[in-house]
Amino acid sequence: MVTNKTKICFSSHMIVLVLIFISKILVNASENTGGSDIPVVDLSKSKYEVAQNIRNVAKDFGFFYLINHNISQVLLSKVFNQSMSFFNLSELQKLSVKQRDGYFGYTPFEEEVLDKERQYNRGDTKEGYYVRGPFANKERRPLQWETLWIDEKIIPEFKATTLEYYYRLKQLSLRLTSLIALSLNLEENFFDNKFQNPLDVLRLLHYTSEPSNISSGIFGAGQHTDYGMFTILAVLDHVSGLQIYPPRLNRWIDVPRLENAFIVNLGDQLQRWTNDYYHSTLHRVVIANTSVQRYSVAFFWEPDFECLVSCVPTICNEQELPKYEPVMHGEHLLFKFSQGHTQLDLKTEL
Ligand SMILES: O=C(O)CCC(=O)C(=O)O
Repeated sequence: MVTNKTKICFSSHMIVLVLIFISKILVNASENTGGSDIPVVDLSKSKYEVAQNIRNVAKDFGFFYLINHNISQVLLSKVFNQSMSFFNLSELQKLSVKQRDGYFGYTPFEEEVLDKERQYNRGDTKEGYYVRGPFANKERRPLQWETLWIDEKIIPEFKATTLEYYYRLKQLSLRLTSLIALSLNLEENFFDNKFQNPLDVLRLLHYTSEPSNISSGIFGAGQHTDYGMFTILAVLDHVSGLQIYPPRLNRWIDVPRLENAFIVNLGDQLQRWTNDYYHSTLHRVVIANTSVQRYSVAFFWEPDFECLVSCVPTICNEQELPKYEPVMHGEHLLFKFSQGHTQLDLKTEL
């Protein structure tokens, strides 16, 4: 027989269970999303846990925060200080290292147009500076460009600081690459032979405070996907702007800065390697009305020029056929690069 006492006991038990359930959801939400909609990957966990974590987030989001990455905040603030010193130089000084065919360097305000369809009369309201270290392979190959460095007398330690950061991010990218291989049930070294002379590059970015206007086609950065395997982004301060369009949500969402975390997004070639299983997610920068300007640093992790990208064996088989023809990474990169940077004449690179 069910007495009133048992009923009370049962319902209070239910309430406790519901409360535990809700608190678990809340804890998980803050653990997994860094307080925003974007998931977190924690590099301090075991490599198998990290790999599983990457697998879970790569499909639905293609974007995640990376924490416990071991890149010091001191180095990061030095890089941002150098970046601000550079972008504060006069236009004439910056133009002295302007990027041209065969050399990485400064890209002026509005030089890049990432989304020709929507940005019909204005380029990105940002300026940039591409940096990379010397190539291990000295023979002149396509896109093996040296960097035009600003004189050390103008900004002391600019080259040393940005290169130190560049090399640290290369190491981090190699680690992330083997974790991605594990996440796909591949040998950890599966991608090693595809990154013998990688075309990776670092880019300092500075957005002006001009507010974006979506209907007039004015964007900090027009919508695009990234071209290589993945990108590691650092953002200074809490100047919002980055928005992504995850396949699962079908709407634009903000990616706010998370303290001590990088923002990682997967690129076109990883989507191709995984037959669309992992996602290269559309993103853009929309500058709100703000008195503080946005500075970011993006590290683009790109395979070798000759690397033929085709579906990996743990995904494609007799049941699942490749959706794409194999593509040579350098050709894909040149095509995308020439679309965005129309002032360059990249025909000589082929
Ligand atoms: O600056 C940002 O937040 C994003 C940069 C970006 O999307 C890119 O350079 O591909």
